[in-house]
Amino acid sequence: MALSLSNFLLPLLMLLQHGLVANAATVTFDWNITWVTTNPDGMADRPTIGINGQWPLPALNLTKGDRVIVNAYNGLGNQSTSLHFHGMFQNGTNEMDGPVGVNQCGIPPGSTMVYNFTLDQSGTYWYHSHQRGQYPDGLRGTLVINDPENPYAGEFDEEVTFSLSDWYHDQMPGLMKEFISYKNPTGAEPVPNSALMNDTQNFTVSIEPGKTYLFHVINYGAFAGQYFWIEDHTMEIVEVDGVFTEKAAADMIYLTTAQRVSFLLTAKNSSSTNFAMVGSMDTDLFDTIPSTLNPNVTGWLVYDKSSDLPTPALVDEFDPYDDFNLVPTDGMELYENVDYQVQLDLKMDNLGDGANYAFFNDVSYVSPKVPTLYTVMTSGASASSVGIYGSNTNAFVLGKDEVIEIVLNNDDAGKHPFHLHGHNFQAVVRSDEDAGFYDADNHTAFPAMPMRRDTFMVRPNGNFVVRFKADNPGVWLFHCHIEWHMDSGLVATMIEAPLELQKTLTIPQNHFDVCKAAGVPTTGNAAGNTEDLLDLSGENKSPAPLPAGFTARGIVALVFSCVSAFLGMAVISWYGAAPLRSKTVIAAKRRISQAGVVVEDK
Ligand SMILES: *[C@@H]1O[C@H](CO)[C@@H](O)[C@H](O)[C@H]1NC(C)=O
Ligand SMILES: *[C@@H]1O[C@H](CO)[C@@H](O)[C@H](O)[C@H]1NC(C)=O
Ligand SMILES: *[C@@H]1O[C@H](CO)[C@@H](O)[C@H](O)[C@H]1NC(C)=O
Ligand SMILES: *[C@@H]1O[C@H](CO)[C@@H](O)[C@H](O)[C@H]1NC(C)=O
Ligand SMILES: *[C@@H]1O[C@H](CO)[C@@H](O)[C@H](O)[C@H]1NC(C)=O
Ligand SMILES: *[C@@H]1O[C@H](CO)[C@@H](O)[C@H](O)[C@H]1NC(C)=O
Ligand SMILES: *[C@@H]1O[C@H](CO)[C@@H](O)[C@H](O)[C@H]1NC(C)=O
Ligand SMILES: *[C@@H]1O[C@H](CO)[C@@H](O)[C@H](O)[C@H]1NC(C)=O
Ligand SMILES: *[C@@H]1O[C@H](CO)[C@@H](O)[C@H](O)[C@H]1NC(C)=O
Ligand SMILES: *[C@@H]1O[C@H](CO)[C@@H](O)[C@H](O)[C@H]1NC(C)=O
Ligand SMILES: [Cu+2]
Repeated sequence: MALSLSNFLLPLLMLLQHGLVANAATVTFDWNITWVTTNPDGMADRPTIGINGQWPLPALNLTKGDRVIVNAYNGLGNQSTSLHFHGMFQNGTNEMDGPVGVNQCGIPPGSTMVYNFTLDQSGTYWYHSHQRGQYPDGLRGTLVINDPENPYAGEFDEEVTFSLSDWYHDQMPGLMKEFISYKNPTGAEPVPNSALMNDTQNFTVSIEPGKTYLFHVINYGAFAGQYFWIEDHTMEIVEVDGVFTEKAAADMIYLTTAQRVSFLLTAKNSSSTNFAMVGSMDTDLFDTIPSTLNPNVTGWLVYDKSSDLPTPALVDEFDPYDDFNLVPTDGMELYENVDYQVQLDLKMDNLGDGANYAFFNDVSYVSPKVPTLYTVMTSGASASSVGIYGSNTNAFVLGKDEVIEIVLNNDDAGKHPFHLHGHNFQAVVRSDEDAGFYDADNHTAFPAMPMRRDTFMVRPNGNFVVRFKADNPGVWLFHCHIEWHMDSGLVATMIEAPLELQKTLTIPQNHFDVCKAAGVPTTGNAAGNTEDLLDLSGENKSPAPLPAGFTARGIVALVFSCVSAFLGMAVISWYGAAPLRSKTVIAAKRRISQAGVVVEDK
């Protein structure tokens, strides 16, 4: 009796331990999200967000058609959380998309949110927290969805999945405070401490001669794009961001944060040597390059365990394959006729608190009081009025089945990888660096069958144009996937077919329970007003703009003066004597007091 009971219990316990109970096509994960201590680059122990006491996080390898249920318990104790399955269209399940303040409330410590959706796509994805600034602290993992009918099924023997990422030794809440601060008026982003390959360094992949492999590579870093290459091997790209493409041979690829690629790799027929593969962070993104930083991470294809792991050769020039040239295997043609154009002009600038923010069309995103999806669901016919969604959410209401064109003009000297939730999009134009704003009368020819993906980079001071069909009713974010920029406001909200959504969507009770535990309202407009939906009084707003005449130079002076405020006030008179306009100086004084630093009046 006892024996048969343990025979029954042991496998069950083992299943529970792995947090996974497979049941026909429903895959259930019981995840306890807690702090663990890790040291993936061998340089510093740090608290990291793990699942069921483990980190790296579970590598999900599922099958198209599966229903996924994740019971996400927040065991962090001191932070809210959420999960977003990046690249999933969540068609019919918009409430499962994950962004806090948009599709759900943050899951407070001690609460559980049930994510329940089906996998209707295949290819390479990932999952991560969509709570402000959180995923770089560890809450991100890979997700591969197999499709027995994928166009390359049968062309490979084995699959290999791994991540690339950047890594910080300090935790995000503190870094974020330093980043969005009057002490950092130029908006210099914190520079990562190292690069990781599959959340480690010195990563190895065993290779058998003669076999063909399907590699899935995911950049789930916070900030840095990475160049990636494998010495003496060609990568045949066959999929990006879940879109299968005609084969494209590449010696080097570039993955921005959040982008994914699959490629076929044909092993040598025989080899007694091993080969380095290198991820190299794009240091163009960094304002400063600390002398101690190694931007590279090396792994190896191991043909022969007894042979050395060679040091990679230095590369003189980064010349990655241009993803704009890819062609989807499904042959989907260009959407020729645009119904609605969304123009987003990107800039970085300072607001009245002296900190640097990111803007679309002069608006820096701030989360509304009521998650936007709940505003849609509780506003009746007013859901079509963009005015109810708040003045800081960059909201756009899209009509059902309209062809939407997003024109992104980058008035900033940095590269930015933009991600659209709920869709992938056709990449119609991507200008060179310094091309300025998009000119509809003067652009490169549109591809007949454009590349599609869900994350696409705009070049410094350049532009891009993407198109998609609004055939997925829901509230979908469009944002820069550099976590620093997302949190300093580089976000827009696409409210797609809201009246249709009201008819087809039911929000599960679990969502309301989570909001109640979090103390977040679930009815009314962006400000939580339920009477007059156009009355936004009390809404969340970004800091006020700088007073007119306040110059960037003034901000630098402000920083000096803040330092001096601590040291005993001498610099105000110093910069008063410097050739700055007096208006600037006065503004700077006021800013100092607003920033909470006591200033003695001279
Ligand atoms: C989650 O993990 C923590 C730390 O191991 C443990 O104290 C807690 O009881 C767990 N909670 C649940 C619901 O599993
Ligand atoms: C990787 O290998 C190098 C060289 O042997 C070593 O210095 C480094 O500590 C290793 N890194 C990790 C994270 O194990
Ligand atoms: C939350 O708790 C973790 C683990 O104890 C700690 O390292 C971290 O600094 C805390 N974070 C915040 C924001 O309090
Ligand atoms: C998941 O969603 C399906 C379809 O709505 C529903 O039938 C099922 O009960 C849900 N499962 C859980 C655990 O919520
Ligand atoms: C994922 O699972 C499939 C079987 O469904 C297997 O063939 C494949 O090798 C697995 N992929 C990885 C990366 O483990
Ligand atoms: C990468 O890491 C994940 C998570 O630890 C692991 O499951 C997977 O096997 C690793 N990939 C390879 C190719 O070793
Ligand atoms: C390996 O050998 C096969 C059969 O001789 C040949 O067709 C193939 O081209 C060789 N592959 C490589 C990478 O040399
Ligand atoms: C990283 O790799 C690049 C390309 O090979 C090389 O130029 C650079 O010197 C390397 N940096 C370090 C610190 O090894
Ligand atoms: C068209 O654009 C190209 C590339 O940006 C530029 O060199 C050229 O001057 C433009 N032509 C006109 C007529 O504006
Ligand atoms: C969502 O589902 C509808 C109905 O099946 C379909 O017409 C539409 O193309 C789908 N949209 C996306 C983005 O998957
Ligand atoms: Cu950005």
